[in-house]
Amino acid sequence: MFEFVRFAVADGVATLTLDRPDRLNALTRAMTSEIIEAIKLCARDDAIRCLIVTGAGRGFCAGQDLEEFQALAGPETVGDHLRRGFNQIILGLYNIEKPVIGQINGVAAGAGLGIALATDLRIAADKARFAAAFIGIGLAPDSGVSWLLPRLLGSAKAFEMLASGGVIEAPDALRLGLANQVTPAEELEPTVLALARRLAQAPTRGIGLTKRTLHRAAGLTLAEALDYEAQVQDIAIGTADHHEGVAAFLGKRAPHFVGR
Ligand code: T3D
Repeated sequence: MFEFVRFAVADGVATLTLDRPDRLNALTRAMTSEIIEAIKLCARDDAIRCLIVTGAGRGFCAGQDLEEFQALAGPETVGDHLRRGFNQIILGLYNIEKPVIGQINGVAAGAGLGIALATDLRIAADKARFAAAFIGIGLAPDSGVSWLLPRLLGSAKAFEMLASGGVIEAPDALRLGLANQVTPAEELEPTVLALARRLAQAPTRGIGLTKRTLHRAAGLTLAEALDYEAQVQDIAIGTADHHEGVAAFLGKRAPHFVGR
């Protein structure tokens, strides 16, 4: 079904693997379209309750494929290229109301950094690296990095990373809050899979509404956020998983959440 990504679903967990390892999974137009399509598939399918995004080989994603970018000619501006492509990936991952884990197996650079930052939890291999990369080719940040990075690092650290083009190694990424967890490379996949399976058994609607509330609260006053929380709780209270959670607690048994 796809040529430049692999997409597999098992036990409620979808794994999207960027698959151009000889180019550190740099993004071509065709690959970008496939990633967008795979994210849409995840959003549509209620049986998918967690998404893992990772890269094949030794890289996570090296951003825009610079060879293809050089060769591209036509009426489309760079802005249009971003709007049609990377922006849809970032919004798709950020807005999908299911947990998304970034399994950061290697370098995440440029738009690849944007993809990593748009996931909800980043579990990184000890050899992973995070690089803004844009300034190295004279560009300003795109792919959501200007918005996502300062929210994680604070504006001074984000500027330092963007303006210097420096690379952040996994241990520093953990210390700075870019990564949630760092594991030895050989333990990355089983660690992420175990976490994803747990998340796929969790109240998916509740997690989706949690994402929605956190995203919305970022632009609100406290009073507005309180009101928005009240609106969202009116939705959460009607879910099957809320009823199951309360019944299981009162019945002193383990809950069985169905994601609705
Ligand atoms: O409209 C638009 O699209 C503009 C928007 C752009 C958004 C962006 O993403 S801008 C940033 C683009 N990305 C970069 O500038 C990163 C370029 N790559 C690197 O700086 C380095 O490759 C890395 C720091 C990511 C990793 O370094 P290293 O030493 O581990 O690997 P390497 O040897 O440099 O790369 C391995 C191969 O992948 C190599 O090919 P080769 O020599 O084995 O045939 C290299 O050319 C290729 N590769 C790496 N990144 C890209 C790439 N090929 C095409 N495009 C790449 N981005």
